[in-house]
Amino acid sequence: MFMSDILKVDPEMAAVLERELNRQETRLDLIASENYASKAVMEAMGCVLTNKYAEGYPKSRYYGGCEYADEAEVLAIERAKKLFGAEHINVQPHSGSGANMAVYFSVLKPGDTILSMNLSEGGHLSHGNPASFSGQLYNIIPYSVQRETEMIDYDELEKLSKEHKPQMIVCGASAYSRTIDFKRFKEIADMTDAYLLADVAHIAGLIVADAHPSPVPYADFVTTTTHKTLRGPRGGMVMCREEFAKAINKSVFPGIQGGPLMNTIAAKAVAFKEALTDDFKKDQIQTVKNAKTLSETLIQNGFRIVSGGTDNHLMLIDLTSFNITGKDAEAVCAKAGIVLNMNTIPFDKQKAFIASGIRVGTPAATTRGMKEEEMKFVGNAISRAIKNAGDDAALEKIRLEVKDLCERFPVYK
Ligand code: DSN
Repeated sequence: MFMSDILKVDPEMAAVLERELNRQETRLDLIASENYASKAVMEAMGCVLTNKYAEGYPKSRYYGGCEYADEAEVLAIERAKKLFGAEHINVQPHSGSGANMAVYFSVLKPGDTILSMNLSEGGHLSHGNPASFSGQLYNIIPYSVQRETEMIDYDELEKLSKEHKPQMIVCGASAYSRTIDFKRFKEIADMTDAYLLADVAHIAGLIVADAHPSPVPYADFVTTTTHKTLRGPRGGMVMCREEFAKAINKSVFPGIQGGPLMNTIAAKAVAFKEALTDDFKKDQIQTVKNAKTLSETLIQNGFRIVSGGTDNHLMLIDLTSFNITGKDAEAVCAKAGIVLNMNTIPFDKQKAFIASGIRVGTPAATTRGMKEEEMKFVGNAISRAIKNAGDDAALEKIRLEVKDLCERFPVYK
């Protein structure tokens, strides 16, 4: 794949990339935040715009020769607006964390209070974890899920908000399998005049297909990555109402970034064009159906799914009763050709690097074309792998079956 020149110039790297391609083709990717970008998106990533400096914004750059860079960025912005219906969009953030940083820097000052979901209960590092800039610069009041339901407790959130009067509330998560009530979040934010930031990195593709409600009518700011359910290049994006447009643009550049990655922005535009198609929307709806089938199959096999199931593309599997940690389960599944990640479950007694659970998601498998039938096989395969954790022969047998499944659903035909 586009490797003839790499082969000539750097055979060593070409061999690494060939092995990675083979890994992606022959193993089953259930990492909820991963997906496969199309060849068109990857071609754009490797295009001539990688040579171009374009600090600034379309028609207002600090470099000459930006006329086509401008066209590429305008295409990305206009398509993103069609996808999400936002008034203003900045497509320059290099990442989701950078997009969140740009939002914080646009309206908050250091020391301000942010009410956000705990990382260990499903939030994200850049939502105020002490190890991240966000936790170091701001006064973070974490919210969690309710112990019994393992879902967001909006009444509790309202109480916390009234008590701490945050300047900003952050919603959106990286390990939460239930529908997020953005309208309710906005009502709570309005009670204390807080800004609302919705980070939809995980569910952006679902939102495009109406497979999850959109926060755009409610939130002051919406951020996303472009490489998860959206299936684009690795990168970030900020959406907001027109009133915040100037502040957001200033915050991204020159606030936190220099030159935008124009090749990535071209690839974002290509991915957005793909996301405007009916096929993309059908796939997003299938992603949710696949997750439901996978979760039901796991439950039939005796596994406890956090909160009892899923409304979106992912689920957390609680392994406590199987006497195996998330870390070990991740390694066992890897031996069986299934790629997933350990994850803490709500109120986990284990540290994040051990964890009591694993997180699985269906975006990548769905992009390969897998449907409910295959998800039943996958759920049974995960179950067999975990129940045969110490039996290398059994794991090898599963690996061959998984490889066979993957070969029937190639990624790059
Ligand atoms: N690291 C991503 C995830 O796996 O969910 C979130 O940015």
